[in-house]
Amino acid sequence: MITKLYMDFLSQPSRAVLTVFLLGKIPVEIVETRAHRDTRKEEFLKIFEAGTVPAIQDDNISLYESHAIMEYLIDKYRPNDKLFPQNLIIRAKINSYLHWHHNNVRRGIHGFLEYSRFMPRVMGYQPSEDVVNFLREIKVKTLEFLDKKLEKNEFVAGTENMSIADISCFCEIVQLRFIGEDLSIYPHIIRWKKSIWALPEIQNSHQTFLKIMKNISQNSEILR
Ligand SMILES: N[C@@H](CCC(=O)N[C@@H](CS)C(=O)NCC(=O)O)C(=O)O
Repeated sequence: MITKLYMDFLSQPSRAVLTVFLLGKIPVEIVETRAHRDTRKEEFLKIFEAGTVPAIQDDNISLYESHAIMEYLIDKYRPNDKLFPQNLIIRAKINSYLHWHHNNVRRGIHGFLEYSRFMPRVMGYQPSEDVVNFLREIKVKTLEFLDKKLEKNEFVAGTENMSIADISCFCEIVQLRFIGEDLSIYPHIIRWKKSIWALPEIQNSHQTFLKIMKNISQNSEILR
């Protein structure tokens, strides 16, 4: 059975998983699944009880959570690939980043965008200023942390090669361009971001997303 990837092109972790399929040349069947809509349908929840994308289904397993999926794909189809090699120390560094990611990059960037833009401008709900400020603070601390880390290291997990940590991080950081975030005060993030964006597989996994965002930003105030 060809592995099915349930994904939404607007979802950062979905694009991260798609990138791993592309980099690893792993055959994939994409099942477009709208977050917050298709993910709440009974037939989806029957397979993936967490109700989130990305999620995969293959002969052996039905799996959600992007980091677990990326690790599974590499271990199964590309064992010892530099993206997530077998070496215990390198894996530990990558996992350390991936755990940190949820409460910092994900909360500070996705969380901030969701509460400061999406909720008030799309859902018509105005979250409290305290919550937005709290998330903004996490965003700033996260960017400062990453810039320092990237000053000393080429990649976000402190590995010698690009890993799934960089892919996961990039897919969140790229969202900032749509709110005009000035990254020029983070020169190391800029250098790293350019090096990840240079990969054709990253550009490929972001194509549909960029088209959608271009239309949205031309037609509405959502992102300004
Ligand atoms: N930690 C999860 C996050 C997954 C997630 O939040 N997915 C969102 C889309 S970006 C989703 O499917 N939300 C649907 C919902 O919460 O109903 C991962 O890395 O896969």
